Amino acid sequence: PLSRSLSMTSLSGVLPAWEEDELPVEDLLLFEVAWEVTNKVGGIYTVIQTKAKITVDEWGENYYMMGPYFEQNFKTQVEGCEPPNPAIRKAMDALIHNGCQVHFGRWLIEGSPYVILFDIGSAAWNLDRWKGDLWQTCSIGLPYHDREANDSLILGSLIAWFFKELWLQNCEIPNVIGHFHEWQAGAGLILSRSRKIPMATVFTTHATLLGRYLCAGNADFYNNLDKFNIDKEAGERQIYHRYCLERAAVHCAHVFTTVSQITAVEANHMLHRKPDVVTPNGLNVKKFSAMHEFQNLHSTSKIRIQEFVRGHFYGHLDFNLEKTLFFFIAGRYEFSNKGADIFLESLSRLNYLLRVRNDVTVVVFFIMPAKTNNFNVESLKGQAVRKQLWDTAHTVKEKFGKKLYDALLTGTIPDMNSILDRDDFTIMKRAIYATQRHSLPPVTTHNMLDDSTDPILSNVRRIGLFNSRNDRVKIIFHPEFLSSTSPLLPMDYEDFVRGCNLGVFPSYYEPWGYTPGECTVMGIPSVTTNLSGFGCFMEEHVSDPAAYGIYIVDRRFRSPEESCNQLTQFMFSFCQQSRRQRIIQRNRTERLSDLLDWRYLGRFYIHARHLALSRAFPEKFKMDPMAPLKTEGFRYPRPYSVPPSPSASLHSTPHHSDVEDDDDESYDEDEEAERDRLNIKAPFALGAMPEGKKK
Ligand code: G6P
Ligand code: 1S3
Repeated sequence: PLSRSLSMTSLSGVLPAWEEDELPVEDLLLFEVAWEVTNKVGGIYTVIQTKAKITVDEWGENYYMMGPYFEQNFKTQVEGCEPPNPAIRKAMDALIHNGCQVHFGRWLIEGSPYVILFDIGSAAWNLDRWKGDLWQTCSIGLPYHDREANDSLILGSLIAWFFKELWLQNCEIPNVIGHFHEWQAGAGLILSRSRKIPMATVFTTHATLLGRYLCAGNADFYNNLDKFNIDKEAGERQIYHRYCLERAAVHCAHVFTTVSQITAVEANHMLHRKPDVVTPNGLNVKKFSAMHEFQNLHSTSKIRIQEFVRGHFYGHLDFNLEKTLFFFIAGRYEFSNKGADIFLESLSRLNYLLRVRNDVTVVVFFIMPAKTNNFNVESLKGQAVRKQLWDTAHTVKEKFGKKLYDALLTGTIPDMNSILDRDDFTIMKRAIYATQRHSLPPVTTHNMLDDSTDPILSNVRRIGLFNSRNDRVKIIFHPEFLSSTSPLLPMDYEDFVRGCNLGVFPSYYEPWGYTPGECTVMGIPSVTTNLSGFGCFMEEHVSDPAAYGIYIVDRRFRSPEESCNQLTQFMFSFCQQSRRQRIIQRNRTERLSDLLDWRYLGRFYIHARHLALSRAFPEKFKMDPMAPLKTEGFRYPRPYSVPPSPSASLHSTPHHSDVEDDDDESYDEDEEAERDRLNIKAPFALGAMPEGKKK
């Protein structure tokens, strides 16, 4: 049998091992269907792409992904090849002989999974007939103008047709599992089930259609979950037909899953089915062989961000970069859903607190794409001025070095007062004069098309955070995703995240939210909320998330004003940490990576598939339907040796120092990690207070 070992290991020794009856994967075929297979639109792409490796490890040649064919995506991401399984070839040929294009290949990502991609355009001539079939089957009518819904029906019809052909050729074995993601893949599931094709089906929703629409419309969503008239709400938003596809898929599936507990609650109300399994989103975590490698990477990336900041704030660099922290928010530009509203409000409060009580400066980056017409002149000039200063310093240094060298060769120490001549002083003065500016460093890096109505800029104007000298919180809005080829900030997203100190994602609507998870695996602390799937997951599985650098803002049970104060407090206490405390905290954050690794989280997918098989083929696959997942109830232990809050940790380490430059990160982190792993309390002499006495 193919190996299942990866998914069953206990990664760090802290996480629970897990055993489930092995599936005879050699007698099964697994198909995973999503609109985002080889087609990057949003977060589902990340799920599918990062999960591929562990699924291929488990299923080998018996795993196939399915999605829409787009020529450009195929050319750039897929290596075309022949299907290894003759039954698949025959099923594809049946469609091809009827005039529909189907492509096969290996997706060039880690794990190189097989993909079967269906050309929507080549089959579009069947649309009217397939709309009729859908209406006959389940009375769902699709309007002609909704291209996305029509395309999803074409994809679904092709996929159901493919499954039927596959079944006709292999009446006996193997058994098939179809795992469908999100409403765009739903039609394939509905049609396969209505045609009574013998297969086990799983449907995963990554957000509900209505949830997303209602939250974006500023509804008090979570307090009114049971009060919405969902049919009416869907109708008013002209998404009733999509909503019907989504709901039908949910109810047709043998097993229904969502990506988080919070979305499970939402789905129960919006779609009227309680998910059978929560399948949290993982990442393909890469471990460095040297434990502190990620700390070094933080340092190198931070230096690059500092360089950018030197240019951006030229002429106003009256803050100490050694005492400057970099915060950021990033993602799709959904102002209130992503929590940019309460973030800005909290920043204005943080600015006040830092002005009266601290000497730290915080530079905050907003990385959210908006409509622009390129970089603005002031931002580009900043980088040019910085470069010129660098070149000047370099030229003078070269001359100085040569004179010093010549003098030493003749056995003399040169006169330091005359080693630089008048010309040297002139070019240095000219360079300094060029750094004078009469305007404040810009808030945006680009020319915004909707400058006057843009929500971030409007709120920056309201709270008055204009990067003036007195402000301890500076704002840089970069309304474009980052790229290593940018002339302004030439870094890709991963390097940028590594160089920051804190990611802030105070979302209101976030079924999972990959951004804080990505921070975590890079060892960067982050702020999340108890309305995001990630935040709920951490709350459930980590005893003291803040100690590990995961700050969870309560947006569910508190008023916006209270949430705002809590976020301000989190950021303010973060600013009060010494460098050493930040280093220790980053080590702890990084230790949570195992929890987010697909090698651990993949087990929930395995469980869902197993459950689906037991429901579709109860004679052949047995499973106790009431058996809980063996990982339920597990919590990552609290780190014992160093209390998380800066005030409490003042006397918590043997050679603690508040000196900002204290870089001695070798101290006792390894020991601390080992103690945490073994869940041993540190000896009292090491500074850890007994439970209950900690602040
Ligand atoms: C890493 C590096 C240290 C550096 C530190 C900066 O830990 O290994 O050499 O001093 O990052 O940390 P900070 O929290 O100030 O960005
Ligand atoms: C959805 O994508 P989104 O950013 O539109 O699915 C993602 C993957 O499950 C999830 O992380 C995100 O919260 C959802 O919103």
